[in-house]
Amino acid sequence: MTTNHDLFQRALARMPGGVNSPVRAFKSVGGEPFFTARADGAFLFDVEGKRYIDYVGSWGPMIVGHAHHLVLRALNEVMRNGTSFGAPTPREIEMARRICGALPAVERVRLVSSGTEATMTALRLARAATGRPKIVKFDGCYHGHADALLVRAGSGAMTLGVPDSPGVPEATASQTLVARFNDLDEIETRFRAEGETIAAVIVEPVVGNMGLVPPQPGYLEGLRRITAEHGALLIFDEVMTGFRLAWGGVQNTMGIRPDLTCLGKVIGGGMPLAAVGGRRDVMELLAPIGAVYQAGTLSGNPLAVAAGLTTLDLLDKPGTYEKLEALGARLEAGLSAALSRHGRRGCINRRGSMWTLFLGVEQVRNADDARACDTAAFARYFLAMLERGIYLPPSQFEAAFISLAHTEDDIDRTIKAADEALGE
Ligand code: KE4
Repeated sequence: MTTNHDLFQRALARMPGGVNSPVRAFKSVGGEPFFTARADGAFLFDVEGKRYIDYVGSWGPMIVGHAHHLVLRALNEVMRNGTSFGAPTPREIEMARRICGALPAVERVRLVSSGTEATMTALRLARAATGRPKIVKFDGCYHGHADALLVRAGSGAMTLGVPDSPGVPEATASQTLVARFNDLDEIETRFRAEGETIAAVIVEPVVGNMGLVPPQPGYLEGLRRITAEHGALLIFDEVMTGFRLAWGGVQNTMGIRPDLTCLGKVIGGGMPLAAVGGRRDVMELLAPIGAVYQAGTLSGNPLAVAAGLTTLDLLDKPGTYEKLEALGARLEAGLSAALSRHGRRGCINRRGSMWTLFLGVEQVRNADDARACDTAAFARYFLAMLERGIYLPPSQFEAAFISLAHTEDDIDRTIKAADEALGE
């Protein structure tokens, strides 16, 4: 039998770190990643036949569960007509219509293939629209791996201790100002000092990439007010939260209209699809109408759009977000009880189906709090959960995801495993 270990050795021989994205390596938790053979609903199966309840969900997209029969059927049907044309297709209009219909702040949208492209394009548009060079991002937020955004970055960059990546020119990094999430006074001061040079503030409205960290009441409203006062754009990076925490995104539940919005993950239903959208006047700066250049050979790929549209159809039904909330609440209650039963210091941050169990701290409101966590304890907890067939993101600084395919029974088995793992 091919083992996970054999495959990892072979992968290491040809691929840096044996993986195609650093977050997949188990570098901060120890051990070796397993190799996935297939997935179904809430489960992953590795090449050795072991089954895991999956809380990674391909890092967010798999909100309706893996290999959903309707998504597979749509892919099958569309595939028969070809896989890529580099010419417009009718379904792209339908995707644009769905996105604009769901998000009042999005008047025009461009489809791209990754979240990285969406945020990179949003920055270029913001700079072009304002004629200003600087952007503000938050310590611990991750917006993909474009140069300007790999400054105090969360997710894998935070996990591996490389928040400021080598290879990013100083001239680029110096145009990125870093602020502390959930601290409105700091932003106010920053804008008072150099507001006329700031093109945009980019933020994950509910942060997933330092672990799950929600905004304090009034914080996002404050960002909206301050950016508007100073003529800077507000960019919501809803790559993770879009159609995940609510139909549309966090901006809908908060009633906030950012100037630009980035989407990804769920809108592609597990295929490479992302989007940048927003105010018509800003979006129409894009070529071919305007002079801001952005392009993509596979942008709006027919298979990706078909998987995404089917996923959105499955979400656009009464009760879906309520079901995700109920499963999330059940898990949160069980994990909290397990923490207290074993007298473990820790806290659970959760919004709907996104959550993180932080160990060693009482609360996490920003990246400094997250960095104060006991990452060694997290590693032990992660490995103990994996042994019990529960697959969590292999880092303290990531959000875990529940899907519509998870059942109360899966949640209860997860709580039982956590109770054992935290008691070890
Ligand atoms: P991609 O380029 O990976 O499609 O999206 C970048 C991105 C942008 N914005 C937010 C808020 C994101 O969460 C992401 C990607 N998230 C990571 C996990 N935290 C994806 C997993 C990976 O890097 O392999």
